[in-house]
Amino acid sequence: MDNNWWKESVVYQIYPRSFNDSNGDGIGDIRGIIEKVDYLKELGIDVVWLSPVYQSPNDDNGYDISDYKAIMDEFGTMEDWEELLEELHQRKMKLIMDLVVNHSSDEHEWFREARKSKDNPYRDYYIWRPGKDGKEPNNWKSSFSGSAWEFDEKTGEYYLHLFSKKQPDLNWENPTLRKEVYDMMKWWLNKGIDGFRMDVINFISKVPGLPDGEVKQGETYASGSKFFRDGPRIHEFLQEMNQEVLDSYDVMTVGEMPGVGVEEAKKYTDPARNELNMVFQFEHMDLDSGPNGKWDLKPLELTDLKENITKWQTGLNGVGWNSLYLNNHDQPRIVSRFGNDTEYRVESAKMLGTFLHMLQGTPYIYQGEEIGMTNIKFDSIEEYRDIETLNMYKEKVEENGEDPAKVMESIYAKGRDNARTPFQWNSQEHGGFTTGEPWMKVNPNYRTINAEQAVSDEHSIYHYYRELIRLRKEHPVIVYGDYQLILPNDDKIYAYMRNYKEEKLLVTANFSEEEVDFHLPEDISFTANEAIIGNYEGFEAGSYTGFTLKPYEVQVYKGV
Ligand code: TEU
Ligand code: CA
Repeated sequence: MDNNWWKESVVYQIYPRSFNDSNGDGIGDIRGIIEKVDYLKELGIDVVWLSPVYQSPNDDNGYDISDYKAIMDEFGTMEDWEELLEELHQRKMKLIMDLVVNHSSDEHEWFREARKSKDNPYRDYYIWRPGKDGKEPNNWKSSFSGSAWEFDEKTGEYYLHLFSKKQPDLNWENPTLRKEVYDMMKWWLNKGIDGFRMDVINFISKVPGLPDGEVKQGETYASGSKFFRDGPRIHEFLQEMNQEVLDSYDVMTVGEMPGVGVEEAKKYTDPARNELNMVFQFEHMDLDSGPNGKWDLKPLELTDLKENITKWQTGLNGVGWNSLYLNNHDQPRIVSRFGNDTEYRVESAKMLGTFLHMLQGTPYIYQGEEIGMTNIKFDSIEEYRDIETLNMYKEKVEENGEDPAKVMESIYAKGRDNARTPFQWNSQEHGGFTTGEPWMKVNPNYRTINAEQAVSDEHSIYHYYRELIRLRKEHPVIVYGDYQLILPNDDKIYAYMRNYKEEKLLVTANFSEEEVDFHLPEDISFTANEAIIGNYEGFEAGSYTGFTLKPYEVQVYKGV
């Protein structure tokens, strides 16, 4: 087996709670996914990344695991999961699972034991510290608002939780804990899975002493990220994970790494270092955030996107490998964010998909992206479900007295629930997601935006994505070509070349709703002899030195 299969694959992420409900309880489940494996095959994807389906109290919708070797009751049984794996493998699709081992749930057996006493054998599976001057051990904030420490009455100490208080951080300094993780990974790999997506895996090594961060003006807590991001032993731990587990399997690994930079990513993805195949970086997803983080809205500057993507494309070229994504369960829908989800929804969704899929790296499609699902605006905060959003609203509005309308604007733009409204299968009630009451409201535009409509319409985003996926199989330049940005300063057109052996690709994408003229720079020699793909009808190859791009138009040519 060529162990670079993951370079030539397209991955589809399923957020099971919102994908398809088979038993009418309003919650997506594994049997609901089994019902849709032919839909996935038809789309042409090679790998499914399944967000967590393990036993969980769902404080963070499964990213708080209480039993790593059991399936969440609401999602079904282990037999259902084994049937899903079989159905995917039968169709030559692979399955990678979500590995969430920076933290567990506070309802995990390990934590229930650990909090019983200071000398409990499981105590050091977690990170406990006494308070300091009657306060938390340090001033770090949680990603989900408030302190990153929770006081535990029984033993009079605090435990660390970089996320919710029901997600205590695991102590990776403890070799016994690491062995527990490795044994669990082997258990899943021996069931036949094809790899892992690793949740905030660059957070698992913390700087000894857990030093205080710098508290910003007007804030109570500090970001501790420089003391837990890409920490002192992270590469050692990942190399140990390979030696102890991954080296024995032909698998794919992708590490989710908030805050990782390209220099560090070179180390994580350099095959010679035997750590990970690729990482999810976040820099392009922070370009529309102001200095105070994601809720501090700032318009995207296309030149910032060009600069960032170019840094990653050229930085990892020939060294490591890029993941390519614009959507996932934590990000707002890209057609609403960087595109235009009203007048030019179809054109801009196709343009954004083409921009991404013609880059060097492994593309990830998030459920609903292929049919152009959009962001949501619920009338009241009560209709939102995401702990990150709810805790932020409580802190900003109820504790700090900020304007609720302004906070809601931030939630409309950046809330994670934008990506978590139930998948829209058809125009029936609840978009065909459930016959019951959905756990979260379905976007009311399901009547016109749904898979059934998309599959029946040859000009849909869905059929366009099928073509994008097919093209990757047909043209090695798309997978292996290097990347060269052109027109770096143009603030409407994103144009780049790909070069591989004698073949060249020219990608020209208009990120604006104006009509713009593209001119091939004099120093670029290119003759288009094949029109590869475009999102408006009637463009064809020619020895162009320039052409006009309609609003959100993308054109891709192959040539020499
Ligand atoms: O996300 C890590 C993470 O940092 C995200 O919380 C992201 O920064 C934020 O959502 C941006 O809005 C992973 C999972 O993908 C996420 O769903 C979990 O909530 C988190 O880890 C904790 O497991
Ligand atoms: Ca269900």
